[in-house]
Amino acid sequence: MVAVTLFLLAFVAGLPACLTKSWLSLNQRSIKATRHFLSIPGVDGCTEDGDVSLCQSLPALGDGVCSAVDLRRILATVQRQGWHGDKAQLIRSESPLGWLPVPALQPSKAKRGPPSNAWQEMHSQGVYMLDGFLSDMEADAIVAQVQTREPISSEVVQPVLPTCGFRRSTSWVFFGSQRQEDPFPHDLLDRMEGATHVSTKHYEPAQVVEYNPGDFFSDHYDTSACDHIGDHKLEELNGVKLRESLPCDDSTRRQGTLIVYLTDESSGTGGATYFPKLGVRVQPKKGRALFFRPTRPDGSTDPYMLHSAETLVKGRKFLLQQWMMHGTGW
Ligand SMILES: O=C(O)CCC(=O)C(=O)O
Repeated sequence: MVAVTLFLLAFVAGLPACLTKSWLSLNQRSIKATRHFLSIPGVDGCTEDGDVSLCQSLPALGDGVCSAVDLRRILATVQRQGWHGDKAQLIRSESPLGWLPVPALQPSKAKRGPPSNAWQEMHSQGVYMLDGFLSDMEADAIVAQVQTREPISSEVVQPVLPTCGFRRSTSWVFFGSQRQEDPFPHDLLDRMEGATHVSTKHYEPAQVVEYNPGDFFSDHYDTSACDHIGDHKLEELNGVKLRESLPCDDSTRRQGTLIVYLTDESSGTGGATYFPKLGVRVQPKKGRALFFRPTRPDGSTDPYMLHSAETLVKGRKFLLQQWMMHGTGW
């Protein structure tokens, strides 16, 4: 009898650990199946595993992951009546563990500099801006036409990150030669290659991203295609994508991020791209390009490139984004 009782106690005590272990080791498809065991009381759309919460379609914050304790604190502020602050800034200050483990800030080694003299240096650590990459007419055409299509992606951050990363926005993804067809200028890829000096063979699919008031994207590095497009993302995109999976190795780490703003935001209405470690804030301006290198030539994360999309206060913000991997193969 005593032996049976001890066995039962041991079994029950071991159960949460089993669930946790399998949750962590399973792929995204299986996570869906286990989610309901672990929901966070009082927080709709979130599930909890130990200290990590995965949230999908949380009204205040969108999709993301967080420490459960930090998440509750952040939600308490965001949901407070009359609070209209910047969610990216709040998440930054309320998640003390920061975002991802990255190498400590180093005294700057030799930087690679802007791709050409056409770029304005926003910071010597490697943030560059170029106005007029697209004309107003070209930017307007993209915004007008993209809205007639169904968005095919609203990104979900990988649930393996232990600290807070949230995003609320809408995306459309454009593969291969789609970027040379309506609504894009037919020479878009040539222009991107000419401006950044990164060959198109390294390019991931491009995205158009829309932010409405309240939308934002908290601090992140753009380090790897796998940060943004996990396995389940690829499953979702299977209908329009030729390959089944991406190796999450050095080849998919990103050597470049090119953002082209498609709308204007006058200061004071939020929606800027902000680099918190550099104190650099780039305001969206129609046709303006922003370029930086999320990782160094050896593929290691450049910690200075941490950036966020500050909460949009009013109006609408659209941008076109082209990520560039170290490897090839999309
Ligand atoms: O919207 C922005 O200003 C930045 C977007 C961004 O960082 C991203 O989509 O990775």
